[in-house]
Amino acid sequence: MRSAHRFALRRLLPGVLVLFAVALSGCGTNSAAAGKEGQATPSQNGGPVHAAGNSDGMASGAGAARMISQKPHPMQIVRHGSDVSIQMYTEETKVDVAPGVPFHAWTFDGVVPGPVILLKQGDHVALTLHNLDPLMAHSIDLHAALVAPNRNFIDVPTGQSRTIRFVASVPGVFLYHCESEPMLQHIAMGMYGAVIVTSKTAAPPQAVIVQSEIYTPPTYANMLDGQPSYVVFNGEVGQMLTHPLRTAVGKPFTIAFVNAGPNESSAFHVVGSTLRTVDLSGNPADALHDVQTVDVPPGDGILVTLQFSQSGVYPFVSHDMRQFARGAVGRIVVASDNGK
Ligand SMILES: [Cu+2]
Repeated sequence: MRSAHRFALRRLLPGVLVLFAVALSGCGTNSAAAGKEGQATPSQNGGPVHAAGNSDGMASGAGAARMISQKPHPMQIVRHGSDVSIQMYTEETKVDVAPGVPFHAWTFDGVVPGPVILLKQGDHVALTLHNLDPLMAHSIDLHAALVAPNRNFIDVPTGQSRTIRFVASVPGVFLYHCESEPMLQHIAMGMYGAVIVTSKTAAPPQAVIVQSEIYTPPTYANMLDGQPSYVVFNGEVGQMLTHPLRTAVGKPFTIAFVNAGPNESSAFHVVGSTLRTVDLSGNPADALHDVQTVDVPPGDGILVTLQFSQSGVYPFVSHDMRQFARGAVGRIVVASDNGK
């Protein structure tokens, strides 16, 4: 098991070091980024921020004895006024967690992180979870749902469906995750995402970043006592370097940031900028101003507003240097106000 871990890191490290160098020098991969939409902008369909990888191997470990890879089923959202109906699916799907490193994930809708759920304050939500995983029960705990956990965040047996109803009463940037035991394992295997509740007058954030840890081999012992092999933004090492966020000088740029953990706090920082405002838990009633680095514990989120005065490339990181070294870095490309 240990040898598999070392093998994965040996394969990864040269590429990661190059990506870090590119992020900090601010040159090199703009052309690569141009071919694919880099903005992790949520849509009303809650489009996933990272598609499942097409891989032919596995990360080994807990999932190795039962390798199934189910076809991703996209989340569906239907809105009638403030009544919102959501269909989500739990399944097991192979994804990439770093270039050339496949991972047998337990997922919402076949992607890691799961799709962004975008709501308005006051929405009446009916979320039906369909458990397509033939091997185990799953569930969903939405931090935006103020309901009794023992009546709502409960296991959905394999092949069955269950509906949770709640009112999105508090604006914020929230985590959702599988609540089935062992919860540590269900989260570490990939079962998390962002649910964003905007006040009636606010626009949705322009980008969504979910931080999480990947443990390889994905054994329970590693998740409980080990160090993560990777710490990733939106599910894969390096993908927010090759597909950067984009904005322009002088324009407010809003990012919803969620730390899924499952274990480590994030130290979110943008190189070359302060965080002009930080809404704790994404709630505008709890705003901080000109913060250099903000602590985001597992299970929490923030809404950050940035504004840049000079065009260029601005890396965003977890300023916990162990996490940075393990992949927690992306970048924002800021164009001049005339588009250059
Ligand atoms: Cu689960």
